[in-house]
Amino acid sequence: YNWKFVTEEVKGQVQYEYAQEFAKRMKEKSDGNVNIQVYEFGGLGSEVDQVEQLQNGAVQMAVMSPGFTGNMVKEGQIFALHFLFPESVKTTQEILNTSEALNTDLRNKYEEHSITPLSYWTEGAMQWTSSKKIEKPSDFENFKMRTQTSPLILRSYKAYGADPTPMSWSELYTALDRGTVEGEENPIFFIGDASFNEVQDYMTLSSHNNYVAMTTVNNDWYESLPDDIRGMVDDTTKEMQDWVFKEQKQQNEDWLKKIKNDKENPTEIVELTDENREKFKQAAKPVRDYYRSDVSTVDGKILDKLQKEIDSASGE
Ligand code: 6CS
Repeated sequence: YNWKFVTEEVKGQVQYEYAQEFAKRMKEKSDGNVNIQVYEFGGLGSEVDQVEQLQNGAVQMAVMSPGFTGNMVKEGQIFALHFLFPESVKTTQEILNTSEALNTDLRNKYEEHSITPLSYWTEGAMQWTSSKKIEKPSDFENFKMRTQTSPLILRSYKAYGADPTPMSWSELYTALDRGTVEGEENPIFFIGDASFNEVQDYMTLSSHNNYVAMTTVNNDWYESLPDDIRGMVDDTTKEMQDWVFKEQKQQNEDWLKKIKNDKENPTEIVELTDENREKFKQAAKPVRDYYRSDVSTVDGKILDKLQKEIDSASGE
Protein backbone atom coordinates (compact mmCIF):
# COMPACT_ATOMS: atom_id res chain seq x y z
CA TYR A 1 0.00 0.00 0.00
CA ASN A 2 1.22 3.48 -0.90
CA TRP A 3 -0.74 6.33 0.63
CA LYS A 4 -0.42 10.08 0.62
CA PHE A 5 -0.90 12.03 3.85
CA VAL A 6 -1.02 15.81 3.57
CA THR A 7 -0.76 18.30 6.46
CA GLU A 8 -1.29 22.04 6.86
CA GLU A 9 2.05 22.51 8.59
CA VAL A 10 5.76 22.11 7.90
CA LYS A 11 8.57 20.03 9.34
CA GLY A 12 8.93 20.40 13.10
CA GLN A 13 5.37 21.63 13.56
CA VAL A 14 2.76 19.51 15.34
CA GLN A 15 0.66 18.32 12.38
CA TYR A 16 3.65 17.32 10.29
CA GLU A 17 5.35 15.48 13.16
CA TYR A 18 2.02 13.77 13.89
CA ALA A 19 1.75 12.49 10.32
CA GLN A 20 5.36 11.22 10.36
CA GLU A 21 4.78 9.34 13.60
CA PHE A 22 1.53 7.95 12.20
CA ALA A 23 3.37 6.73 9.10
CA LYS A 24 6.10 5.12 11.20
CA ARG A 25 3.60 3.23 13.35
CA MET A 26 1.61 2.01 10.34
CA LYS A 27 4.76 0.73 8.68
CA GLU A 28 5.70 -1.21 11.83
CA LYS A 29 2.24 -2.63 12.38
CA SER A 30 1.93 -3.80 8.77
CA ASP A 31 5.46 -5.30 8.59
CA GLY A 32 6.40 -2.76 5.96
CA ASN A 33 3.32 -3.23 3.78
CA VAL A 34 1.90 0.24 4.36
CA ASN A 35 4.05 3.10 3.12
CA ILE A 36 2.73 6.56 3.86
CA GLN A 37 4.30 9.54 2.12
CA VAL A 38 3.86 12.64 4.27
CA TYR A 39 3.55 16.05 2.58
CA GLU A 40 4.50 19.32 4.20
CA PHE A 41 2.24 22.31 3.71
CA GLY A 42 2.84 24.38 0.60
CA GLY A 43 3.63 21.86 -2.12
CA LEU A 44 0.01 20.90 -2.77
CA GLY A 45 -1.55 24.38 -2.58
CA SER A 46 -3.55 26.16 0.10
CA GLU A 47 -5.37 24.58 3.05
CA VAL A 48 -8.64 24.81 1.07
CA ASP A 49 -7.02 23.11 -1.97
CA GLN A 50 -5.97 20.26 0.30
CA VAL A 51 -9.58 19.73 1.41
CA GLU A 52 -10.52 19.20 -2.25
CA GLN A 53 -7.61 16.80 -2.79
CA LEU A 54 -8.84 14.62 0.04
CA GLN A 55 -12.41 14.73 -1.28
CA ASN A 56 -11.43 13.68 -4.79
CA GLY A 57 -9.04 11.00 -3.56
CA ALA A 58 -5.82 12.59 -4.85
CA VAL A 59 -4.62 12.10 -1.28
CA GLN A 60 -5.97 9.45 1.08
CA MET A 61 -5.26 11.10 4.44
CA ALA A 62 -5.09 14.67 5.67
CA VAL A 63 -4.78 16.67 8.84
CA MET A 64 -7.48 19.26 8.32
CA SER A 65 -8.63 22.25 10.34
CA PRO A 66 -12.40 22.80 10.51
CA GLY A 67 -11.57 26.49 10.12
CA PHE A 68 -11.09 25.83 6.40
CA THR A 69 -14.26 23.76 5.77
CA GLY A 70 -16.90 26.13 7.15
CA ASN A 71 -18.31 27.12 3.78
CA MET A 72 -19.11 23.46 3.13
CA VAL A 73 -19.67 21.62 6.44
CA LYS A 74 -21.50 24.39 8.26
CA GLU A 75 -21.79 22.40 11.49
CA GLY A 76 -18.02 22.08 11.75
CA GLN A 77 -17.93 25.77 12.59
CA ILE A 78 -18.78 24.80 16.14
CA PHE A 79 -15.02 25.04 16.73
CA ALA A 80 -15.09 28.73 15.77
CA LEU A 81 -17.11 29.64 18.88
CA HIS A 82 -15.00 31.46 21.45
CA PHE A 83 -15.05 30.34 25.10
CA LEU A 84 -17.11 27.21 24.30
CA PHE A 85 -14.54 24.59 25.31
CA PRO A 86 -12.98 24.78 28.79
CA GLU A 87 -9.79 26.78 29.24
CA SER A 88 -8.02 23.56 30.26
CA VAL A 89 -6.43 22.05 27.17
CA LYS A 90 -6.42 18.64 28.88
CA THR A 91 -10.15 18.65 29.60
CA THR A 92 -10.75 19.87 26.05
CA GLN A 93 -8.77 16.92 24.68
CA GLU A 94 -10.78 14.50 26.82
CA ILE A 95 -14.01 15.94 25.40
CA LEU A 96 -12.65 15.67 21.85
CA ASN A 97 -11.77 12.01 22.50
CA THR A 98 -15.16 10.96 23.84
CA SER A 99 -17.76 13.35 22.45
CA GLU A 100 -20.62 11.64 20.62
CA ALA A 101 -21.71 14.99 19.18
CA LEU A 102 -18.36 15.22 17.40
CA ASN A 103 -17.35 11.60 16.81
CA THR A 104 -20.76 10.48 15.57
CA ASP A 105 -23.01 13.41 14.63
CA LEU A 106 -20.44 15.83 13.23
CA ARG A 107 -18.58 12.94 11.60
CA ASN A 108 -21.77 12.10 9.68
CA LYS A 109 -21.98 15.69 8.42
CA TYR A 110 -18.43 15.50 7.07
CA GLU A 111 -19.11 12.10 5.51
CA GLU A 112 -21.81 13.69 3.35
CA HIS A 113 -18.85 15.42 1.68
CA SER A 114 -16.63 12.29 1.40
CA ILE A 115 -14.50 13.35 4.39
CA THR A 116 -14.29 11.03 7.41
CA PRO A 117 -12.85 12.66 10.53
CA LEU A 118 -11.34 9.74 12.46
CA SER A 119 -10.29 11.94 15.39
CA TYR A 120 -10.23 15.47 16.72
CA TRP A 121 -7.26 16.82 18.65
CA THR A 122 -6.11 20.12 19.96
CA GLU A 123 -2.86 21.87 19.04
CA GLY A 124 -3.22 24.05 22.12
CA ALA A 125 -5.01 27.14 23.34
CA MET A 126 -5.05 30.02 20.88
CA GLN A 127 -3.62 33.43 21.65
CA TRP A 128 -3.77 36.76 19.83
CA THR A 129 -0.74 38.48 18.36
CA SER A 130 -1.07 42.09 17.29
CA SER A 131 0.69 45.30 16.28
CA LYS A 132 -1.30 47.24 18.90
CA LYS A 133 -2.18 46.17 22.40
CA ILE A 134 -5.34 44.04 22.70
CA GLU A 135 -6.70 43.69 26.23
CA LYS A 136 -10.43 44.42 25.97
CA PRO A 137 -13.08 44.01 23.25
CA SER A 138 -13.03 47.71 22.28
CA ASP A 139 -9.34 47.36 21.30
CA PHE A 140 -10.59 45.30 18.35
CA GLU A 141 -12.60 48.23 16.93
CA ASN A 142 -11.77 48.30 13.18
CA PHE A 143 -8.76 46.07 13.85
CA LYS A 144 -7.62 44.20 10.75
CA MET A 145 -7.59 40.58 11.89
CA ARG A 146 -6.43 37.63 9.79
CA THR A 147 -8.58 34.50 10.13
CA GLN A 148 -9.05 31.13 8.49
CA THR A 149 -11.88 30.91 5.95
CA SER A 150 -14.90 29.67 7.96
CA PRO A 151 -17.53 32.44 8.02
CA LEU A 152 -18.27 31.91 11.72
CA ILE A 153 -14.66 32.73 12.61
CA LEU A 154 -15.07 36.07 10.83
CA ARG A 155 -18.35 36.60 12.64
CA SER A 156 -16.68 35.93 16.00
CA TYR A 157 -14.28 38.81 15.36
CA LYS A 158 -16.98 41.09 13.98
CA ALA A 159 -18.73 40.59 17.33
CA TYR A 160 -15.77 42.44 18.92
CA GLY A 161 -15.93 45.18 16.26
CA ALA A 162 -12.95 43.90 14.25
CA ASP A 163 -12.51 43.85 10.48
CA PRO A 164 -11.51 40.23 9.70
CA THR A 165 -9.88 38.98 6.47
CA PRO A 166 -9.58 35.27 5.61
CA MET A 167 -6.18 34.20 4.30
CA SER A 168 -3.94 31.14 3.99
CA TRP A 169 -1.17 31.09 6.57
CA SER A 170 1.36 30.94 3.73
CA GLU A 171 0.66 34.64 3.10
CA LEU A 172 0.39 35.69 6.72
CA TYR A 173 3.96 36.64 7.65
CA THR A 174 4.18 39.09 4.74
CA ALA A 175 0.68 40.45 5.39
CA LEU A 176 1.58 41.15 9.04
CA ASP A 177 4.90 42.67 8.03
CA ARG A 178 3.28 45.04 5.54
CA GLY A 179 0.34 45.87 7.79
CA THR A 180 -2.23 44.42 5.39
CA VAL A 181 -3.51 42.76 8.56
CA GLU A 182 -2.64 43.82 12.12
CA GLY A 183 -3.13 40.59 14.04
CA GLU A 184 -3.95 36.88 14.07
CA GLU A 185 -4.78 33.96 16.37
CA ASN A 186 -2.85 30.72 16.80
CA PRO A 187 -1.37 28.36 19.40
CA ILE A 188 1.95 29.62 20.77
CA PHE A 189 4.15 26.99 19.06
CA PHE A 190 2.80 28.06 15.69
CA ILE A 191 3.25 31.77 16.39
CA GLY A 192 6.89 31.06 17.25
CA ASP A 193 7.71 28.51 14.57
CA ALA A 194 6.15 30.64 11.80
CA SER A 195 8.02 33.67 13.28
CA PHE A 196 4.89 35.81 13.50
CA ASN A 197 6.36 37.29 16.69
CA GLU A 198 9.08 38.90 14.53
CA VAL A 199 6.46 41.08 12.84
CA GLN A 200 4.12 41.59 15.82
CA ASP A 201 4.64 43.62 19.02
CA TYR A 202 2.14 42.02 21.38
CA MET A 203 0.90 38.58 22.31
CA THR A 204 -2.28 38.49 24.41
CA LEU A 205 -2.65 35.30 26.43
CA SER A 206 -6.36 35.15 25.67
CA SER A 207 -6.88 31.37 25.40
CA HIS A 208 -10.21 32.37 23.87
CA ASN A 209 -10.43 29.07 22.03
CA ASN A 210 -8.59 25.81 21.50
CA TYR A 211 -7.07 25.09 18.11
CA VAL A 212 -8.70 21.88 16.88
CA ALA A 213 -7.42 19.74 14.01
CA MET A 214 -8.90 16.55 12.57
CA THR A 215 -7.27 13.40 11.27
CA THR A 216 -9.31 12.81 8.14
CA VAL A 217 -9.51 10.14 5.44
CA ASN A 218 -11.27 9.95 2.09
CA ASN A 219 -14.48 8.13 2.95
CA ASP A 220 -14.74 5.77 -0.08
CA TRP A 221 -11.09 4.83 0.19
CA TYR A 222 -11.35 4.15 3.92
CA GLU A 223 -14.48 2.00 3.49
CA SER A 224 -12.78 -0.04 0.77
CA LEU A 225 -9.74 -0.97 2.90
CA PRO A 226 -9.44 -4.62 4.02
CA ASP A 227 -10.66 -5.02 7.62
CA ASP A 228 -7.24 -5.72 9.08
CA ILE A 229 -5.65 -2.66 7.46
CA ARG A 230 -8.57 -0.41 8.41
CA GLY A 231 -8.26 -1.77 11.95
CA MET A 232 -4.59 -0.72 12.03
CA VAL A 233 -5.55 2.77 10.90
CA ASP A 234 -8.17 2.98 13.66
CA ASP A 235 -5.79 1.67 16.33
CA THR A 236 -3.05 4.07 15.29
CA THR A 237 -5.47 7.00 15.28
CA LYS A 238 -6.48 6.11 18.86
CA GLU A 239 -2.90 5.74 20.11
CA MET A 240 -1.91 9.04 18.55
CA GLN A 241 -4.34 11.05 20.70
CA ASP A 242 -2.02 10.84 23.73
CA TRP A 243 1.07 11.27 21.61
CA VAL A 244 -0.16 14.50 20.03
CA PHE A 245 -1.38 15.89 23.34
CA LYS A 246 2.13 15.58 24.74
CA GLU A 247 3.71 16.92 21.55
CA GLN A 248 1.63 20.10 21.45
CA LYS A 249 2.09 20.67 25.19
CA GLN A 250 5.87 20.46 24.93
CA GLN A 251 6.04 22.64 21.83
CA ASN A 252 3.73 25.30 23.29
CA GLU A 253 5.70 25.45 26.55
CA ASP A 254 9.06 25.63 24.77
CA TRP A 255 7.93 28.37 22.41
CA LEU A 256 6.43 30.50 25.18
CA LYS A 257 9.85 30.54 26.85
CA LYS A 258 11.62 31.30 23.57
CA ILE A 259 9.27 34.16 22.69
CA LYS A 260 9.60 35.65 26.19
CA ASN A 261 13.40 35.50 26.02
CA ASP A 262 13.77 36.74 22.44
CA LYS A 263 15.73 39.98 22.89
CA GLU A 264 16.10 40.56 19.16
CA ASN A 265 12.35 40.58 18.52
CA PRO A 266 10.80 41.63 21.82
CA THR A 267 7.11 40.78 22.28
CA GLU A 268 5.06 42.27 25.09
CA ILE A 269 3.03 39.53 26.75
CA VAL A 270 -0.44 40.79 27.70
CA GLU A 271 -2.50 38.99 30.35
CA LEU A 272 -6.28 39.40 30.36
CA THR A 273 -7.80 40.61 33.63
CA ASP A 274 -10.80 38.58 34.85
CA GLU A 275 -12.99 41.57 34.18
CA ASN A 276 -11.86 41.95 30.57
CA ARG A 277 -12.07 38.24 29.95
CA GLU A 278 -15.69 38.40 31.09
CA LYS A 279 -16.29 41.28 28.65
CA PHE A 280 -14.95 39.15 25.81
CA LYS A 281 -17.19 36.26 26.87
CA GLN A 282 -20.26 38.48 26.89
CA ALA A 283 -19.41 39.92 23.47
CA ALA A 284 -18.92 36.40 22.07
CA LYS A 285 -22.26 35.02 23.34
CA PRO A 286 -24.52 36.30 20.51
CA VAL A 287 -22.39 34.34 18.01
CA ARG A 288 -23.63 31.15 19.66
CA ASP A 289 -27.25 32.22 19.09
CA TYR A 290 -26.37 33.04 15.51
CA TYR A 291 -24.90 29.54 15.06
CA ARG A 292 -28.16 28.05 16.35
CA SER A 293 -30.49 30.22 14.29
CA ASP A 294 -28.61 30.72 11.04
CA VAL A 295 -25.70 28.34 10.64
CA SER A 296 -26.70 24.98 11.98
CA THR A 297 -28.71 22.80 9.61
CA VAL A 298 -30.06 20.59 12.43
CA ASP A 299 -31.43 23.28 14.73
CA GLY A 300 -28.35 23.43 16.85
CA LYS A 301 -28.72 19.82 18.03
CA ILE A 302 -25.03 19.06 17.70
CA LEU A 303 -24.15 22.18 19.67
CA ASP A 304 -26.73 21.35 22.36
CA LYS A 305 -25.35 17.84 22.75
CA LEU A 306 -21.75 19.07 22.78
CA GLN A 307 -22.64 21.73 25.34
CA LYS A 308 -23.99 19.00 27.68
CA GLU A 309 -20.85 16.94 27.20
CA ILE A 310 -18.70 19.98 27.94
CA ASP A 311 -20.70 20.85 31.05
CA SER A 312 -20.41 17.35 32.45
CA ALA A 313 -16.68 17.12 31.67
CA SER A 314 -16.03 20.46 33.36
CA GLY A 315 -18.05 19.35 36.38
CA GLU A 316 -20.82 21.94 35.95
O1 6CS B 1 -3.25 29.66 11.10
C1 6CS B 1 -3.36 28.72 10.33
O2 6CS B 1 -4.09 28.77 9.34
C2 6CS B 1 -2.54 27.47 10.59
N1 6CS B 1 -2.41 27.26 12.01
C3 6CS B 1 -2.09 26.11 12.50
C4 6CS B 1 -1.85 25.92 13.96
N2 6CS B 1 -2.01 25.02 11.73
C5 6CS B 1 -2.25 25.04 10.30
C6 6CS B 1 -3.12 26.23 9.93
O3 6CS B 1 -3.26 26.35 8.56
